[in-house]
Amino acid sequence: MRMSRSITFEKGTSAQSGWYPTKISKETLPMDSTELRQSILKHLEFSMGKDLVHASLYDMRMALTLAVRDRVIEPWFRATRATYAAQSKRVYYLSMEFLIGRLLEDAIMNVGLTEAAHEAVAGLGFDFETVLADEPDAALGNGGLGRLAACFLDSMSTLGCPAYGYGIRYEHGLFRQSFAQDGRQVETAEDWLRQAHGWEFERPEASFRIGFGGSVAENGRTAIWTPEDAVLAKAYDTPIVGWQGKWANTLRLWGAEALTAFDLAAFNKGDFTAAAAPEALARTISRVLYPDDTTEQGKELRLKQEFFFTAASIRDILRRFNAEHSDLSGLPSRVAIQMNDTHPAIAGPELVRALVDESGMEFDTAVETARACLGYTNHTLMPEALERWPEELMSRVLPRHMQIIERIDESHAKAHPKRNVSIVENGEVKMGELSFIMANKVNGVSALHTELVKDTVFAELNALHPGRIVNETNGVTPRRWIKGANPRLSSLITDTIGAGWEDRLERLVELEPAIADKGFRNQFAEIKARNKRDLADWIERDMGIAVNPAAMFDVQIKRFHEYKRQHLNILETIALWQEIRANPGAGWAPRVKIFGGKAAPGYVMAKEIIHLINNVARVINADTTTRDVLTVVYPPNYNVTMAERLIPASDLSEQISTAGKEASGTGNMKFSLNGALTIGTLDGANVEIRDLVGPENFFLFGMTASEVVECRKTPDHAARAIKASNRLGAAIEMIEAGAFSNGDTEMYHGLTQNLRGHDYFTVCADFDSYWDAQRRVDAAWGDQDNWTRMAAINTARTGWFSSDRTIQGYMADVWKITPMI
Ligand code: F58
Repeated sequence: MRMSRSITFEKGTSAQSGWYPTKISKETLPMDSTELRQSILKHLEFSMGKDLVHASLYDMRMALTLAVRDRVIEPWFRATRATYAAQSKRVYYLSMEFLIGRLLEDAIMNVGLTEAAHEAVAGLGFDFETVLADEPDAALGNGGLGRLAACFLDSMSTLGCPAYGYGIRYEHGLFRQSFAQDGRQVETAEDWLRQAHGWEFERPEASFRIGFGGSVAENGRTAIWTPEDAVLAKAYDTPIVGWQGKWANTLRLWGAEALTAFDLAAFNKGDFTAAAAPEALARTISRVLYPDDTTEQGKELRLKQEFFFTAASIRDILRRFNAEHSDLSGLPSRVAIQMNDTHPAIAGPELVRALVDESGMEFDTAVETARACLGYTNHTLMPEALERWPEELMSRVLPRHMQIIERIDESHAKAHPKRNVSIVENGEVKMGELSFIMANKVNGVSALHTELVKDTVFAELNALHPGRIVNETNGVTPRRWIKGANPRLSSLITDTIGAGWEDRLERLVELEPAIADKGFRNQFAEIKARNKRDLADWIERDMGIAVNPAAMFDVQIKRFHEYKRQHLNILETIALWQEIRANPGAGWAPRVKIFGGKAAPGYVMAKEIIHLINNVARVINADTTTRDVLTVVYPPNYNVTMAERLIPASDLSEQISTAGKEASGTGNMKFSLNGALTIGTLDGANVEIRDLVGPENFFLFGMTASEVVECRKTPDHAARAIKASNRLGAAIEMIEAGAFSNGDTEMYHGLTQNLRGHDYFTVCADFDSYWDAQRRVDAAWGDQDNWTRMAAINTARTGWFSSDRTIQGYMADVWKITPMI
């Protein structure tokens, strides 16, 4: 079978009234393993310069990557040509983070080469799984927000939504976590780019000069900004291929370089440090993901990162538009720019600046034009996470933008004189307000969150602009999170409902009739059991801890934050341990408590919780009297790849945030889809999960968002809760008595004092309810067949959480784009 580059374009009647691919010649069907083998050998020889006999694991992984990448080029070119031909509107998804993880397995799966690749690699003497595992995780994100952006890229390509992801090519992604210091989190630099990145194409021709600081001169209606410093933003493109290789979009990441790379005069004088200084300084901008912004320098660097990638992206967008069109008033019909949180909020002022200062557009028209292009996604209601920049800093780093922001603020105030809402306030620029005012649509990420956005942070702006806020509940890509991560479950789904569910996940409801069948339930249970055995083997190999694969795997994996309440989980673990010791013969449901996640390096309380969990694990796991029924494991360095390993092997999903604080959650969706039951609060998308799976298949506990607000009005709510709960009191006292700190009674003082005092996240007030729900979980575990039935119902009823559905929502409500497939 030969691959062909031929593709037929026909004039169609799509809503874009343009050209789109209608026929893919049969030669473009997946190649077989012999052809793939030839291609791997060719790359081994000509790209890696290696003979097979001398090829290392890295060489083989790169050769396979390049062979697969070759298969992605065709859909990539085809998509670009079709978009140009159709003059289609494009989506530009601006995000500081893309937590894409490993790409090779996903790409192989999407282009239908899984079996061929397996065979070809094995035939060349390498173990396929080992080759895949050699790829470093691209950890260009912190958590949910970055992973959401990665799922969206996958869905936009699957749906044929013409799109570019724009972000930063960080040299060092999220830090590596270890527990080297007695169970404390230790961070070291991650270096995913130490080896060549096989997926990317460097685009030196797509480079922009990005300025900072300097002065602004009035020039009639416009202004001339003369920056003091500048760096070069250079593009690196990664093709993102969708399901079955029908379409591929581009992830364009910007790397910072010096304009003048090297000071030869300084070098020749022997001052080698000064000679390299310009390059080092410029590269700082794209050096690390989320620099610590507790210092002034850190803050300035973060603002520069935000402007750097946003400005480069806006220039690229305008360049592409101007290459095809002459009238900038048509921009909104061709360009939809989505701001993933406030990090790219400077896109509004930057676009206005470009339209006014560089193209002579009238100011108000420029603001209207920019607004018609822009959308803003809010991901948090937490005040500390809503960005505010000191006016002084903004004026110094971006003087022209500060003027534009003030003018936008003034005209908004003039248009709404009775209202008391402004972008610049008390010497700070509020990026949430700026984003809202400059966007034509603002969206929350779950039904509850969107209502809270309307009622709290943006209540006034919502009243001024009714209809601007819309909801787009998050989703996850089923290709990575079911098909790739859980191949056994995927086979069962295909065997039961037939092929084609991967891009029509709502079809999972077709599983429901089969759940009544004992044979199906047995298969479902057997798949979970096998996934758990694999995980148990890995835990034993990696951590030296033997866990009982027949025990309930109870998993909480996510960033560490007080609102996510990992400390509620560990307090319940301590109380449970005590209860088991007091009553060893009570027939306890055996549990393995699994934690995973990182804390921000500067977040002292979150790091204290991590330390406590590791110490509780050490003590409990050493107790021979409870060992059979309770184990605690916390593998370090949680990342996308670890999530892919843990989620398919989970029985219980911990989604226990303080109600009103978790905007949506996306891990919660992955667990349900993979047949784990949830113990959770009415928070974020938990609400929608529970609605879909049914309350009888979800372990609900805790206060609602409004009850939490009410509870906080009682200043000693925590003390009262502790007094009312012997179990909780005893668990806190054990920590205070030094039971997990070798007798040190001061070690967790900060944590326990917080619980006894302020306890803003209402851990104590929710404790008893959580305990009771956990005992309901125990009881349900006692009937294994019924547990399996509930787990399978979770899988069958959560197809709605595909990110394809989410992207279809954005396309219809926010971007006004129709798919090209
Ligand atoms: C998360 N936000 C939300 N922020 O917490 C989660 O509920 C939601 O499901 C997800 O977004 C996607 O909508 C989040 O991950 C960050 O990681 C910030 C990035 C910038 C620095 C501070 C954390």
